[in-house]
Amino acid sequence: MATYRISLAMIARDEARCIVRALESVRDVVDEMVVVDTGSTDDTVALAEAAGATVHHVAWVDDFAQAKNAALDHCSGDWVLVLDADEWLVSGAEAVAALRSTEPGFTGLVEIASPTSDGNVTMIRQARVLPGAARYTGRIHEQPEIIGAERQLDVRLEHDGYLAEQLASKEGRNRRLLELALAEDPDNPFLWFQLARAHDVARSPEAACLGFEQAYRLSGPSGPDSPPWRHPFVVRYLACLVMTGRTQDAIDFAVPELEYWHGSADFQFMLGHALLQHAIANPELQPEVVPLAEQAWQTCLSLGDSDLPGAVVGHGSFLAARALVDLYESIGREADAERLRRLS
Ligand SMILES: [Mn+2]
Repeated sequence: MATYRISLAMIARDEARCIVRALESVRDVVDEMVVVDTGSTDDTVALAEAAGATVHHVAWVDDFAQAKNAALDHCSGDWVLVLDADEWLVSGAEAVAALRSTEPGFTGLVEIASPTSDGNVTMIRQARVLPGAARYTGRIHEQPEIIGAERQLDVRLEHDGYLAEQLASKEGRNRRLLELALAEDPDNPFLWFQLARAHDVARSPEAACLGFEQAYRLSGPSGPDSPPWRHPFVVRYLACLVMTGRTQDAIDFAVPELEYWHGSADFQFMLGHALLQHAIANPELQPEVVPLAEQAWQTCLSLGDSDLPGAVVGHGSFLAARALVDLYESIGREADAERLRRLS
């Protein structure tokens, strides 16, 4: 039986904080580890070499795809596992090892869990197990070429780059790259979405709303052909509208989208907040609107946590229960609050 080789590919710059954690998490699973350094001034290179990686140097030219492709060019594996330095493998070593007896004819999706500073955990799936021939495109938020079918693998990474300390150091760079990309391609809704997300994670919901508005204007309402980023787009746009006090705009945006996203606990969770905040801002509407907020969060509990892109762990479980407990306590429904307390 043929044995296929597995390479790890990583690009890095000034990742001394975390690169050893990343490399050690996969060292025993892959046949080689290739790091392309794009200009570190800290100990990244020495640490990566000491952890067993081969390090190559390329000049940084404001283009993530180009840097990742340089790493792929140096990989000799039939398969390549692509990791960022601020990620690490938490489970699924067996699934990666199984690639040794699998022809490199599909693209493997892995699950990536990202804790955020508000205490939540965001889940996404990304194509990170690639046939060796695959290459990336995109200056920022680079995407690999999909070879063969996409297949979900039982592999899980964790990523700490959405924590506030880490975001602060990368924020300026990412925004600058997005602005460069938008100057070349101003009608690209995905780039506007990414710019909005950069503001959103930096806790600037007003700036985020401006980008989300552009993305919405350029992409129209959700439909069966919507791209995977549509789910985090609708959820975070709704959240940012609520955070900036634009509750009527939030509801106007949500109502037509509800038809498409009623089965998303993340959407229902934010809809509940939009409705409750709207009721608080407009007391005369409370008899009508508060039960709708309650209904949205009850729907979350019956849906359970979703596995849609950008889903937050708890929006279909304990976070919805907590929102309902707070609501029931504030309107004096102590028995209902008590029943849900154990879930929250
Ligand atoms: Mn990261």
